[in-house]
Amino acid sequence: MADAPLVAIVMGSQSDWPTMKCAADVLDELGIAHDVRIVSAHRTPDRMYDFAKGAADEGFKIVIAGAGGAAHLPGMIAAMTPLPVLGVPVRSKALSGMDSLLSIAQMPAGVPVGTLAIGEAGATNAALLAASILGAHDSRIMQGLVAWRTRRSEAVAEKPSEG
Ligand code: RP5
Repeated sequence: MADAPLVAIVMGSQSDWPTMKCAADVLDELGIAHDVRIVSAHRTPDRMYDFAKGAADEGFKIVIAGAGGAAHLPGMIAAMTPLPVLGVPVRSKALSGMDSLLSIAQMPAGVPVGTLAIGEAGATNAALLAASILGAHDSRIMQGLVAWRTRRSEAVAEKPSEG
């Protein structure tokens, strides 16, 4: 039987998937079971409510939520679940993601969202941060994360190559 997903990756739109796939790819590399869903704060608010209210009971330990523009999804989910919520600001067409970043980062005191960088780097780091959080209580995950980081370090050349 497949492992129950520990991480939920949710996003506001299909158009967020190329960014959020970076998080899914890292979790795949680390062998951390996850589920991926489109949940829009504005277009499917009932779906967002049901997801956020039920996420802990579904067995998720962490939520990674990505959205762009008026990016209310991570904050609204954080308002309705005690699980850690990591927010990924997706790069928007109009403002290159500055709107997404500020929408996600500027939460009122009492409702935290761990906000990552704009775009693919943020999605990648959200997955790594999720692994760090889970790894604090799971030595298999922590060992996998340490190995991942070691491979990254070893891939960095000491000198730049031509071209
Ligand atoms: C947000 O609006 C989504 O998270 C997405 O980043 C942005 C644009 O969505 P689409 O118009 O591409 O569906 O809700």
